[in-house]
Amino acid sequence: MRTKTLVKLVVVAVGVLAVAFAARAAKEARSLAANAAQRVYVAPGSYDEFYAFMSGGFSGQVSVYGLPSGRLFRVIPVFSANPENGYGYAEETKPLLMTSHGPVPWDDTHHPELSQTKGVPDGRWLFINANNTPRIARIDLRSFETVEIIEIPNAGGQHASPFTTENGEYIVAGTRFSVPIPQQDVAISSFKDNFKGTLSFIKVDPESGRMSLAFQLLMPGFNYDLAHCGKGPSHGWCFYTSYNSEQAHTLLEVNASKNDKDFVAAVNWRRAEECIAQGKAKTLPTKYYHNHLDEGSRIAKSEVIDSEPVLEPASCEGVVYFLPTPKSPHGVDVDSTGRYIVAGGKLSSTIPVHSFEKIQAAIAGKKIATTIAGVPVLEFEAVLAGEVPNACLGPLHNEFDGKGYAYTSCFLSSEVIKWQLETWKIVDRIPTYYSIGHLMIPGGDSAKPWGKYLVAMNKITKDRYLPTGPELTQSAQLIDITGDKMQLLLDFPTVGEPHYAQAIPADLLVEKSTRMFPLENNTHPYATKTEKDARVERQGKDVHVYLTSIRSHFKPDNVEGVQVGDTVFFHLTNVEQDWDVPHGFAVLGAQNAELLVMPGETRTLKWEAKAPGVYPFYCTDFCSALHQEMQGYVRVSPQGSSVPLGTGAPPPAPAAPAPKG
Ligand code: K7E
Ligand code: CUA
Repeated sequence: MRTKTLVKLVVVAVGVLAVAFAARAAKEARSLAANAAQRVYVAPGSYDEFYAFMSGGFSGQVSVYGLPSGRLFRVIPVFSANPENGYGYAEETKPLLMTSHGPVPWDDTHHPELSQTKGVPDGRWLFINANNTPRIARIDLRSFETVEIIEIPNAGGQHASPFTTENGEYIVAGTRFSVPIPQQDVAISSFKDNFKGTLSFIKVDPESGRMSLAFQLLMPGFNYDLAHCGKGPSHGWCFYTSYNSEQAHTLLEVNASKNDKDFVAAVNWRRAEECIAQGKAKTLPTKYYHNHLDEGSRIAKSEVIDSEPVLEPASCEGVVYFLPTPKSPHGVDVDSTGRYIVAGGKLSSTIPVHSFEKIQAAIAGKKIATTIAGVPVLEFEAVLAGEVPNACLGPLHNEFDGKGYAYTSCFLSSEVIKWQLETWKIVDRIPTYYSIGHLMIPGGDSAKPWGKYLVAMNKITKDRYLPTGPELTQSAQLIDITGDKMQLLLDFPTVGEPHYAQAIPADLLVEKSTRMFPLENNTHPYATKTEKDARVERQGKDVHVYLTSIRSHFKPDNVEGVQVGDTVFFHLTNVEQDWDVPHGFAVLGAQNAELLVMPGETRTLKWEAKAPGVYPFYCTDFCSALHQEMQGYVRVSPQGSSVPLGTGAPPPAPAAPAPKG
């Protein structure tokens, strides 16, 4: 279909649907309120049933919500520095944001992915991608903090990530924007000759969670958009959607919408492992950062890696096949049985479903339509399990309930549809408000979905919330999926733009939540474990203040002998050993942010002494009744001053009373 005709059709259809939806919405609103309120009500002092982890999109963070209440618990800083707790500002955390381009304090997060064991989320780690400067982060779900970030070389628009295999053998990633590999100065119009895509396989250590780039598959320069890996029978394979098989480099809106079908790339990673073991991979020089937070010192360290194995499909027969898929597909999702691979043909009104069994049969029977850059293209009819006809407009993403049903988000027609696997029949649809992107069912991309709820994540909320200037909040909608009919329960606003989210039963995380960091395990070289060790030391122009905090004072609380031109490092150790007692630290004129220091940890704030004077510092976190008293001063003297370095002279003794008479 021509793009213009399609756009007209879409406009008319959206209009018709809007009227129908408005009527349905009004009716729904009346009957809904009482019953829905009860089902999302979590009484004060009670816990939610699920944790939901939502990507923050262009906020670069992950936000943590409770379900069914929709209450926001925390924003976990990942790729964006966060002045709220000093992430990316404290010296210990700065290395986490290092890349081959220098420190990058922002990114665009899209897909949170819980680690899995036997295809089921196990509550150990949460992975999330950075789209812009390609990276993958790992969050430790005991402490809810980012503990590792690995940069992905030879990639642009790291969107198709980070999706896990059944046991975390790999986290996979794909590059949305093909680039010259290796990077070089070439004409953009030489796209077809010089630009390539990469599909990356990142190993995860099963004990520590540590990531390492195992290999990359060098692919034709399409846009690899999303991915999911197989499970059960399809374990050992991963699937990636692609668009722009036209390999256009300009006006993609039109030029990348010409082909009737693009492709899902089906990668056999066990085959890739064989080929690598046989020495069939090339080693490419490259440069990327791998940053990791050390558990004892809680200091992040960076290592720079300078080469990596790259495998070309032509040198490893059977490693990858293309499955023709209509039309500029976006999402690709594997159902809970691992038998079906469902694509979201965003410009198509049907939802194509590939069958893993048929893919295997087509490979065995050599049902190959053509070959592109060493990648065999299997015949469409030979791999298709079925299509959901007249599904909706703009199908994007799918989740599954484990009971034989799939749920698809439809961006253009703003709805969720529920349909049955194998009969491909639609059994229900519900409007969303408005323009849904991803949808999420707890465990909905795993082998054992917990089901119960579905969360729709919407791009536009015009007229749903109090206005907040030109930018309105984005939002999530909670939908009950326990009955035959989906039922809308709740709207709640989200932080940034939520693309994907994942949820896990609260029981799996609550017990193992970190309450403090034991002081005896603190190996930070500037830790001050007892107040008697608090002190000030000079090393040339650097002054190190070994500070402690405990309710409700700092030790030392006076620092003197700092001179103009010195750099002062405040190393604050929070010596509390109790839950929920962070102390903050801020000093006047600091050009970074506060520190928020958890019990038992040490964090460092760097501060430049610029002009003579006395500068206050204080605790920013209301920690006790005498929190306001938790303060101190740093005195800065001119260069060459004779004021001794130390914690300040004691107050002068009171003067003797003057003689009378
Ligand atoms: Cu559809 Cu980035 Cu997964 Cu947004 S993506 S919606
Ligand atoms: Cu410590 Cu307020």
